Parts: sequence; C-alpha cells; structure tokens
Amino acid sequence: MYKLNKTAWYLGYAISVFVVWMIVYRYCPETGLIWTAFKWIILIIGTIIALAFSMIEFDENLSSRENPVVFLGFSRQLTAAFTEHVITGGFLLISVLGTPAGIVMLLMTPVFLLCFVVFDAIYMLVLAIARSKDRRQYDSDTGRFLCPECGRSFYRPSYDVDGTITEGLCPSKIGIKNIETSSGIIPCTGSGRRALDQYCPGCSARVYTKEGKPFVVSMVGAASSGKSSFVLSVAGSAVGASGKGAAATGFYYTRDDVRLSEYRGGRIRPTPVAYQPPCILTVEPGRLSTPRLLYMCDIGGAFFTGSVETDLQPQYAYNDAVVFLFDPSRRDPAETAYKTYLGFINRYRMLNRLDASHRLSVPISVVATHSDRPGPFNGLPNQGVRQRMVDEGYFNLVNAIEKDFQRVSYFACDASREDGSASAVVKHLCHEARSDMEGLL
Ligand SMILES: Nc1nc2c(ncn2[C@@H]2O[C@H](COP(=O)(O)OP(=O)(O)OP(=O)(O)O)[C@@H](O)[C@H]2O)c(=O)[nH]1
Ligand SMILES: [Mg+2]
Ligand SMILES: [Zn+2]
Repeated sequence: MYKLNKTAWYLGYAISVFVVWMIVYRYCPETGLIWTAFKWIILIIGTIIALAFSMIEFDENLSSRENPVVFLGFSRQLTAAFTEHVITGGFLLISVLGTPAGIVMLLMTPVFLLCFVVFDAIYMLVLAIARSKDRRQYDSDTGRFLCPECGRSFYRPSYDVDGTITEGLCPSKIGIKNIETSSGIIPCTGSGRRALDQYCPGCSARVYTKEGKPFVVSMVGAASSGKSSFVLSVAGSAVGASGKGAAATGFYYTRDDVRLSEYRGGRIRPTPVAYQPPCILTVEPGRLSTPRLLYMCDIGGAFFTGSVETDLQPQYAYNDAVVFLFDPSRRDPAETAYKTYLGFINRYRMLNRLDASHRLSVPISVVATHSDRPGPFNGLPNQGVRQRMVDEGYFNLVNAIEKDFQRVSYFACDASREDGSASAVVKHLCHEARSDMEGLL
C-alpha cells in the first residue's frame, strides 16, 4: 500500500506538472501579464518549488491504515498543511497569491485533484471486483462458519491479524489482497488467509476449521436407539478408507479417536443430554480448495422424551439433514419411536419458530437400527422399510414425519458395525442436500 500510494502521489504530480507546462507553453499570451515574459524561468522555478512541496508533504502516514486510499490521504494532507503547519500554510497562501510558483501551483491543483479522483475510482473499482470475487469463492468453498465448540453459526470466522482479532477478513479499503501492518503483510484472501489463526466470533475459541465447508447432520432417537453407534460407524468407515480424490479423512477432535477405538472394541457410553460439541469428520481438500467438514450432532436420547430439562440444540437452526433412528428390537418400539419423534419435532419447531403448518425442507432419513438382530427389519432391503413400518404399527410415526417433512427416506442398518449401512444413509442425505461431501465419504 505504501508503494502504491507513493507511486500514485508522484504520478499525480508528474501528470499535473506536465499538464501545466503544456498549458503555459501553448496558451500563454506573449504579451499581457508580466510574468509571462519570463515563462521558461517561471515554469522551472515554479515546478521545482511545487515538486519540493510534494516531497515535503508526502508522509509515511499515507501508507497507514487510516489513509488507505490515495485521495482520502491527499485531502488529509491538505488539511494538515493549512491547519497544523501554519507556516507552510501561510507560505502556500502567499505563493498562491503573489509568486510565479504560486500560479504554477494554482494551475496544478485541479489537475492534481483530478488525478487522485481517477486513481481512487480505479482503486474502488478493483476493490469492488475483488470483494465480489472473494465472496463468490467463499460462498462456494465454505458457505458459513460453524463453531465446533459452541455450535453457533457465523458467516466468517475471526482472524488473527497481527495480534488483533479481526472479524471477517476480506478485501476492503485497507487492502485488496493483503493488509500491511507494522509487523508485516497479512493476506486477506485465498490460501494465505485460510492459513491464519482463526477464532469463533461468538465464544472466541481458537478453531481449526480452515474455512472448511460444513455439512451438518442432527441425530435424533430414543436412548439406546444407536445414535452414537451410528455416528461412529459412519466415521469409522470414512476414517478407515482413504476416501476418493486422494483426500485424507480424520477427526477434528482427537477424543473421537478414542471413542472410535472403544466402539470398535464393543464399548459405547451413553451420551450426556447437555449440549456438547459434535463429532466432526474432516476431509482434507485433495483436489478441492478447502476441507469438507461433516458435523454429526449427537445427544443423549433423554433430551427428546423431555425427562431432562436442557438447553435447545443450536444446530437445529442450521442443520442440513436429520437422521431419525429407532430400535425395533426394544420393548414397545413403535410407541417409543413416535413419542421420541414428537419430542424432537416440537423442540425443532420451537427453536426455528415454525408452526405446524410449515413443511420442513431439510431431508430426513428414518433408520431402523439393529437390523442384524432377528425381527421384522432383519435383512430387509431399504426399499421395503417404509411398508414394513406401516405393517408393524409405526403408522403414526410415518404419517407424522411425512406430514412434517417434504423429503423422507427410509433405511435399515446395523449401527454396531462399520459395514457401510450407516454411511449409505449419510451419503443419501448429502445427495438430497446437494452436498459435494457425498463423493468423499
Ligand atoms: N446389534 C446391534 N447393536 C446396536 C446397534 N446399534 C446400537 N447398538 C447397541 O446399542 C447400545 C446403545 O447404543 P448407543 O449408540 O449408545 O445408543 P444411543 O442412541 O447413542 O444412546 P444414548 O446416547 O443413551 O441416547 C450399544 O450397546 C450399542 O452397541 C445395532 O445396529 N445393532
Ligand atoms: Mg449416544
Ligand atoms: Zn464458538
């Protein structure tokens, strides 16, 4: 910015000197004003003085964050010349009124101003183009920022700019590609920006999402219906396989590695009902420019039956898909599933302030877990699940879900193993929601 401003500043002088030379040389009458008789001497002296002025007045401040754009910087300089530097101001006034140098400067001023207006207009135009390009790129590569810690959603994370936490770093008046600070150059677009330290604008937690694009799935189901198993089954098969497009998949939180190995060892603990950070699967970019992040929001089943008072789930405001699970091998499976569903949908509608007449557009999958156990859903292909539910007394549930949601799909799976039956559900939901995550799982 300093270089750019300096160049613009001197270019402005050069252009105005040239224009004034042209005017005086070509249009000055040979007679008339006294000073025109010595126009060569006057022009040279005037120009030297004018240039000397430009040297004095050019200030390092022009490159600072307060004077990002040339013209704004220039107008500040002029004000300073007349107010703070009284001597300079007085000298300027006298010279303008009485000396040849003043007349040269007087002629130069409008040209000079015009130059800066043009420079600034060019800068603003380039800025507007850069901003819209950055916005388009961010929308397609990232879309939004979801804090892994507090679960709140923001358009952009905050960035560490030279020790100060800056919200939503992007091209602005203080820099198009980079911002110059006292200690260096901070990128405000692209991969340079992605590599900066990032924080949640809500809870200030340090985050490592690297502008990844999130896809959020909410897990819903009664206690012990298999929600946590389902999550780990999906994660386990994705982490195990190296994925397509040479992408590497792993957990955002290292504690989930521990949970996965416990799950693989046949141990799984009940989930608490209070809000807790989701299980986040990060798929490294490969040929994409940003990572893809699969947020699987899991919560203890008691949350839905209303037996425990807890906070509402923030992800209900922005989730991309919902998985509703039920365990057909338990006692009163249809009744339990229906009650759980009602507990869920009431909370969901309440949080989103939607009344019962509004049909929800997020895709939902209804999943019968424990399909490995003997029972009506054992070994049943997914296409047969809906009809089997109707036959087995889940009619209320099917009816209610299809009334509330526009897009409902049905699956049967064994969540206790990583056999791909759980992953198929999430892949289908990605497809329904048009997420490019589908091809990466
Ligand atoms: N055989 C079999 N067992 C399953 C399946 N899904 C879950 N389980 C078992 O059921 C038990 C409960 O599973 P969880 O995944 O903890 O259920 P949850 O819905 O997360 O339960 P809460 O966190 O308490 O709400 C565990 O012992 C799992 O191993 C399945 O599809 N087949
Ligand atoms: Mg659980
Ligand atoms: Zn946060």
